Amino acid sequence: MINKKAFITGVNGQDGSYLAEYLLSLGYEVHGMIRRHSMAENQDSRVTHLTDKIVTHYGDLLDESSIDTILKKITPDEIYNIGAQSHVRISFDIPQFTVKTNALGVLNMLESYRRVCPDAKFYQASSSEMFGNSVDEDGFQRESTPMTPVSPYGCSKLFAYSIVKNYRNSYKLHATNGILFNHESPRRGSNFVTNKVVKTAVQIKLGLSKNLELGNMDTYRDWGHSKDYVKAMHMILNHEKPDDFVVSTMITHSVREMTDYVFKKLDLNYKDYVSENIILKRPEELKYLKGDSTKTRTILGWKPEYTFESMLDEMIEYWLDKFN
Ligand code: F7E
Repeated sequence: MINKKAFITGVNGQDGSYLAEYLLSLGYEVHGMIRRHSMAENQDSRVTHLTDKIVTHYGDLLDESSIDTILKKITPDEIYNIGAQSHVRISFDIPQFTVKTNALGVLNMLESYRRVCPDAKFYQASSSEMFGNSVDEDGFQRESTPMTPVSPYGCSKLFAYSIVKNYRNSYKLHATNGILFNHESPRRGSNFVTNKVVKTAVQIKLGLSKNLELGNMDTYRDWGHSKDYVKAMHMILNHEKPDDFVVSTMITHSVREMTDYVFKKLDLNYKDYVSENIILKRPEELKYLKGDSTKTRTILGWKPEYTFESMLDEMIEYWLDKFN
């Protein structure tokens, strides 16, 4: 068992909750930062089952003093900065909040980290959204692919990624970036496309809903499972040399293919229920993602256990259970 202390921002999110479970299973003492919401249930809804196992602290990436206080109190060995405004389309509605949280928030974390506990290791949740519409000639994005983001979210994440590298080199910190492609699970917010499709398809199957409106169905994403990806986070942070790693399945599917798979699994034809609504499209769209995670697989020995199909099957089962 590992006798270490980990601190996770965004512990109440999809990834934060799976990461907390994974680190607990390895023997870690796990601390998480949660933000205050007006609904009491919202502060820790994804980690209520861990109430007796983890320690939560109120704080905010935009409140530097709260980060300082928490880091001083815990003196963690490992810091996972996973908290963010993570919805790409919503980042067009609230660009300034997105940039403050995802870019300046990371700088706030780094400043506290460097002053309070510079011997800790730091993981930054970087994103394939940073690539924008850059694709290498062989159809993949990898660590060396130029980054040309096409959303306020992507731009904010590119700043964060860059400042992490800058702090690593300037202050000799063990600060790392995981460049994660899309990753889903039953815990994914249901305003992200996979869980929106699965949840609504199950509702249609059970007569609880009549139709599903989507935005652009002809974009491609490389979708993995969050449970596999949080293990990669731990490996990236614990690699002897602080570095940047792509985490992906190396397989891509369109939103249309994903929708077709989910409806077929429920013996339905998506064409009878799904329509495209321009309101759900983005002002600028990232059209195609397929990540080359060879570096991560070779150097860290990581590989995913879930497939695209087994991940969606698990999500379908979850919603069938929930509504039945
Ligand atoms: O969209 C299209 C949409 O919102 C996927 C975040 O975790 O992964 C995620 O960002 C695709 C896009 O994820 C709807 O236009 C069609 O092309 O599930 P999404 P995302 O934008 O790729 C990256 C790696 C992150 O880092 C982010 O934090 O699906 N799409 N119709 C739709 N998307 C949504 N949300 N809703 C629709 O109705």
